[in-house]
Amino acid sequence: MMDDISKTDAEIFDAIKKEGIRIRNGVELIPSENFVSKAVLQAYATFFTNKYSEGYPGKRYYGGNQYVDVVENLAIERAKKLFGAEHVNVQPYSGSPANQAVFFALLNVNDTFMGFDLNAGGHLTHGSPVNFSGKLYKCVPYNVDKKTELLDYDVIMKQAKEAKPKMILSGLTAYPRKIDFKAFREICDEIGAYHFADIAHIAGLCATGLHQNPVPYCDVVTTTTHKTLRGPRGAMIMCKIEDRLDKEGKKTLAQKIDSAVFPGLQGGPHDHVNAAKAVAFKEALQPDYKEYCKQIVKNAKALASSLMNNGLELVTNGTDNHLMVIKLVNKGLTGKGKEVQNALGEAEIYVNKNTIPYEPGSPFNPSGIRLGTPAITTRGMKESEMKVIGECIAKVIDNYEDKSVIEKAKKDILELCKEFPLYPGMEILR
Ligand code: DSN
Repeated sequence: MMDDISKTDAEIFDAIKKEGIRIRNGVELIPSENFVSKAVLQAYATFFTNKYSEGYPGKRYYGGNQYVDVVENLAIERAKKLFGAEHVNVQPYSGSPANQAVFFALLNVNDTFMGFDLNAGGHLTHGSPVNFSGKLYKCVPYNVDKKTELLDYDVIMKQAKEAKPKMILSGLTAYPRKIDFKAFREICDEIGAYHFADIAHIAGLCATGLHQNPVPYCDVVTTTTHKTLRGPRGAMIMCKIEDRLDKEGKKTLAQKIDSAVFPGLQGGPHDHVNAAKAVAFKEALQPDYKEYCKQIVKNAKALASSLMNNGLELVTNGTDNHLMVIKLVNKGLTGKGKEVQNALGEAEIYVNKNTIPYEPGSPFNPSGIRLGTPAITTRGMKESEMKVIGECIAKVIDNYEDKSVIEKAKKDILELCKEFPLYPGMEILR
């Protein structure tokens, strides 16, 4: 092996070390982040990073892929088992390219589709006007009800009958409640549309029965692998083999998806990442992963209660999944999401500013704070820690410009984190 990074690149080594200390000392509440196991990290940092393997197992454009095929086939088989999927493609580099490949496979440019409004909890790739999905295709966005802040499936059905989209995209990045994928499928069936779900955030909950699994109700499902699924940065696409809306077509749905990923969009897969995905999927098939997911939801409910008990208002007044969104409006902090995020960051509480439904501010100066429990649950924290974290967050929000309050919260968080060592024994953190 080459020289140790501590000797060859002091600057990068220093940044890695400091990042390790940051994540150890603080509470990571960004709901799309998690901490992978050492086994996943080990699989990621291997010589598979060197390989080119354009194509699919058994059909590659390069030689020397016998072990890459082992890895990719294991990742595929484990993912199929986790979600009960008929066909899986594990090659997408991340969530956005995975979604892009689905658009390429199912739609033609300028086709109409429906996606979840970004402010209310969708994603850039669900039809935002600044993203390829909103630029190349005609997006008719659906939204939550203004009063309840919940999805109203009767309203979406009515909208779908008028818009006649070729595809409806369900899924979330900031919606704190369960999604009824079956209801979306009924809407799709009514109008003859494809149903595509993006479960990047809730994949772990879907795989373990803590959220309805969309796979039976969808033509295509995408997920990233690094959020609740607790794998490396990356994504995958699951789909039915047959294309129920294109029975006369030359390609099956599975073939359309595979060719949209490669050669349609990507080149060589990231084989080191796929090795780490396979390890994470194996971990997610173990019984303790289900216990972990149960605790994510319990912790989210406990954190939501603590925040509300301390005077904060949440979108939809709570959560059913792993995330929640604090509404700053009633605290007189409309458009102050950035300032609050930064104040919490100073206290080593890591969250992200977020829009709220019918946002009165702007995407860069929004009126919400999004937070979730996957990462702190991985660390072993439970309901009693959620109570403390909720109290600290509320104090900082109420006094976001008061350095002494922030300093006190930081001390409390540091004390709490000491009891939950992250990556214990890891050499670089010594
Ligand atoms: N927007 C990211 C998130 O939910 O944090 C995913 O792309």
